[in-house]
Amino acid sequence: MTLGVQTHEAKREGTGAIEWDAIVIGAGVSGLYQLYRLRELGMKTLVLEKGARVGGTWYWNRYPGARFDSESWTYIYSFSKEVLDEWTWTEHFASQPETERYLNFVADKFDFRRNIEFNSEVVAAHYDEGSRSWNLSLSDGREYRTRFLVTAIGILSEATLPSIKGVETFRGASFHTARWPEEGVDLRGKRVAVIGTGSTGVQVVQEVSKVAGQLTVFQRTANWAAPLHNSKITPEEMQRIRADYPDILARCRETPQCFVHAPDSRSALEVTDQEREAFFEQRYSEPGFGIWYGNFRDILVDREANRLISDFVARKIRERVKDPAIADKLIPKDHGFGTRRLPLETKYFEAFNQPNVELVDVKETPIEEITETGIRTTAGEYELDAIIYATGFNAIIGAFEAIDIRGVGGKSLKEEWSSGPHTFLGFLVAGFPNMLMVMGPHGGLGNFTRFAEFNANWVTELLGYARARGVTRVETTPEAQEEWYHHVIESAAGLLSNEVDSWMTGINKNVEGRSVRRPYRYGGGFPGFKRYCDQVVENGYAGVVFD
Ligand code: N01
Repeated sequence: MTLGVQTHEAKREGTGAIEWDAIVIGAGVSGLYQLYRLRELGMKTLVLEKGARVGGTWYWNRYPGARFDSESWTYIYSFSKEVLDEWTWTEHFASQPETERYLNFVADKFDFRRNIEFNSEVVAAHYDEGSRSWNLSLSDGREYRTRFLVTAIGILSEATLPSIKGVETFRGASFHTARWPEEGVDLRGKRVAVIGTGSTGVQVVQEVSKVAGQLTVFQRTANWAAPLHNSKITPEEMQRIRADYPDILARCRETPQCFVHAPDSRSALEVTDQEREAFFEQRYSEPGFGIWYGNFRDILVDREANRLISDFVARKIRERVKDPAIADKLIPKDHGFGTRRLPLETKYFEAFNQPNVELVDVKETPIEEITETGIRTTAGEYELDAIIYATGFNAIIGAFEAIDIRGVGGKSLKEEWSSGPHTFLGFLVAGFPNMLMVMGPHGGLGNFTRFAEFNANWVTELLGYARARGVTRVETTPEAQEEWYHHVIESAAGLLSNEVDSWMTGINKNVEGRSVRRPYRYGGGFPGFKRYCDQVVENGYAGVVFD
């Protein structure tokens, strides 16, 4: 199987008139809101979307079990009171179909589709200094010209298949989770393999284990996971949530990751053993990311505090998995709790108690080859009807690398970032004028919608400022970019997550060049990120040159 990755060339210098004030790439959560704001600004805006409909992540990731693990009522657009009043969430952690419906509801309400061209894959974007514009080429040969280019291409949108021999040869059904067929796949009674046990793999395993005849889970790295505790939202509860939206949103703005969960001010080391155990128990029994982001303040920075929570969760896994040998394989040994993105689960561990579910530790018995009929490890061959690749993404910069982006003098963004990204606040790149990124590398990251709204607002205000002054060229300076880079590196210091391989530290063993650990996001939290961004604006966009 392939994900259809191709290379394309674009014309560096455009010929026609500049048709658009702004082109936004992507009609997902951030692209839709960016469109709303640019329209408001009176800019002639076009959105180019690779998919057939709106939704981005929530359009592509329709695998069994896909759902939020942020509270639905915090992963909302806050810009429209009407949307807040009219939309009803049915679950505290909504499933993919519900979230996709939500994004379509918003798109209907604001008639977004009249500004969007679907099935439009941008393959190249070249800056032309003469006309101060960007020339875009699409995979079907279409070309566009725009003054400003705004990327809203997501952080987890470039799906990656494993670099295992024979991926192309399997004759059964095989799917990457982020390219799941719209018509669905009937896995009832089938012999199914899942490769990958990140947040996606965990969600797939717990769902597919209910229907597959035999499910074999190929795990390379055991991941910590904690219960989601999802539940339905009653009409009365939804009414209360609506009334509380201002408080909920205000709380999200105050927490580092923009969730409702804020760290406890105590150290895990300053309380008694009983107090600590009771607190861990409480967090483990509550819905959402409280166990991760609402825990003692030092579990993600202090080795001993981290060991204590890791031991607690390991005990829980042992209690939940009947076979001690399987439990042992499911307990991570190479990283501490919460130092990679925490999957939230619903009876994931119990799935391994079922007779139709088998765990294969591919560190013990590596996969040698995917054959025409199954998967062969060093221990033997697994005959299969279907293989599910829950193998993740070329995260954060992958979607940029997939487009041939060239700035001043034909400089390639991919080459520019070959030793890791450098940006100004995740919004701008020196040498790439008039290109703005929503959720770009080294920007803040957490509850996606909360951060995306902030990002799109910042981009809009900058473009509004430029427009009001008749500016046709906006660029950051190398100095401002380096200052931000150093701030990103400083704010990442001490985080245990930086000592661990994960997409958050830029590692993807299936992609060449993604083997050096680096901070790929700003680790200083939303309040700090907002403060820095606000200061830039207060100082007359210090670090940005308008011409
Ligand atoms: O991807 P991942 P994901 N052989 O990179 C394994 C968000 N998300 O799609 O750890 C064998 O985390 C790889 O193994 P290893 C969320 O932010 C949100 O699961 O590299 N295994 C790993 O187990 C999340 O963090 C929701 O050793 C191979 C897995 O594949 C992000 O998306 C739900 C392999 C990849 O895990 C990405 O999650 C789901 C190989 N060759 C996801 N190659 C929500 O609820 C890779 N693996 C909102």
